[in-house]
Parts: sequence; C-alpha cells; structure tokens
Amino acid sequence: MKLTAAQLQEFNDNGFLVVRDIFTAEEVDALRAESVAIFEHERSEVWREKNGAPRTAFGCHEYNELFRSLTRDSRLVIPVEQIIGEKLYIHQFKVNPKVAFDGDPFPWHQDFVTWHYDDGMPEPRGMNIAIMLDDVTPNNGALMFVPGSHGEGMIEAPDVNGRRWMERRDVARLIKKSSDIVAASGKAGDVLMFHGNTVHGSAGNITPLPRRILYVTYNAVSNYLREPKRASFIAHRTFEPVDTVVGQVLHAVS
Ligand SMILES: O=C(O)CCC(=O)C(=O)O
Repeated sequence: MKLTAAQLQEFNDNGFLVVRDIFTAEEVDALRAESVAIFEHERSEVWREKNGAPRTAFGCHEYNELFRSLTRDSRLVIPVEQIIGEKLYIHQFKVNPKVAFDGDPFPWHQDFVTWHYDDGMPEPRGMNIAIMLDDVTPNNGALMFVPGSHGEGMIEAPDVNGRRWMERRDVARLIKKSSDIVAASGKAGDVLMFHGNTVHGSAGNITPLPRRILYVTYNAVSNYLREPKRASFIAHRTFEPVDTVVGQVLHAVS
C-alpha cells in the first residue's frame, strides 16, 4: 500500500490518517480470533484492567505466527517507510481490546515523550500504524486526536506511576489552539496511522460493542533505542530491519 500525495498531505497536516478497506473481512476474522485466544492466557505481557478485563497484550508477534507475519505485511510497512524515509524495525506490538462495557480510558498523551525518556529513542521517527479489528465509533472508544498537535513537538510530561499522561493545562491549551478534536472512526479492516507527537487519548467503552485495535510501532533503524528502561516486550531491542512481504496474513493462516 502506497500513500497518495493527498493522503501524505492529510497526514502531514493533521498528524494522523485513516486509510479505508485495507484488510479483508477474512483477514480481520483471523486476527480477531488470534487476539481473543491470546487474552485467555495469563502472561506477564498480557495486562488487565483493575476489574480483570483485558487491557493490552504486548509483544504477541514474538510468540504467535500470524502476528509475526503481519509485522512484515507491506500494507503496514510501506506507508510508514514512505513517511519515515528509512528502513524500519519493530519497536512495539500490541492489541488493545477495549472490551464491551468494561474498557477503560487512555488519558491524553503523546507517545514520543515515553519513547524518548523511558525507551531512549532519540528522535520522533517512530510511528504507530494500527488495524481496526472491529467497527470503531466515537461511542465505543475510538482514539481521539488533536489535529495538528504533532507540530508542537514533544511536550514534557512527568512520569507518574510509570505513565506520562499529558498535563491537563497542556491538553486544554492545545485543544483550544486547534479548536478541534477528531475521533478516528472506521470499519474493521481500516488502518490508522499517527505521528509520535500527535496528542491522543480514548474514552472508556460502556457499550456492548468491543473495540479491538492492533498496533504496530515501527522505528527508523538509525533511530534505535540508546538506553531503554522499559521491559523488552514493550520496547523491543531487536533493531533488525523488517523485510517486507506482500499478502502475508492469509498465507500464515492457510
Ligand atoms: O487503544 C487505545 O484506546 C489507546 C492506546 C494508546 O494511546 C496507547 O497505548 O498509547
């Protein structure tokens, strides 16, 4: 998948982009089924909400063949390479299920401030690309973005209990400046990309509709982590460039 000039422009202006109809229903079914199975296991990489509901499964591409092959899929790698302009390696892989009724919020934040201070990533040349595994709406916990906020650069955010949520005064200032908040809605199989400095968060899911999203974070090979502090299943230490393959997802499940 190569982004068009108009898509690149939209990404550069807003700091995020939704690309429609990228993964087929069959592929999404397979990815969804694997993620359900992953959350049935208790492992240190699988994190839960306070009430026990699943919150995040980190690093499952390291032990699941379907997810491993997905990380090389050209539909994910090529558009990020287009933006970053260099070969990429996998910095992070995760599934956030935001389960029906019990999915908790993610407060406003920039990803790069954590990548920088906690993972030792020098520059904001890492990037998220995500696959919607369910239909995502503003009601069931879509990611919300402050358009153009990536243009502000990294904003300091103190570490509070291992997270660097943005200070409320900064969130308020940026939303006032942008005079907009956009919920990135989409259908299962759509892809969402966002810059490491784009301010985002998501509300809790009190609907009966799950909102599963799978994220791959790639980083430019030359921008490898210098002194990472977080666990290696969160901030990977294998800085080998990914070799891209076309149509890997169905190949791996057939
Ligand atoms: O999945 C979500 O709702 C938000 C995830 C997120 O922003 C994060 O993990 O940093």
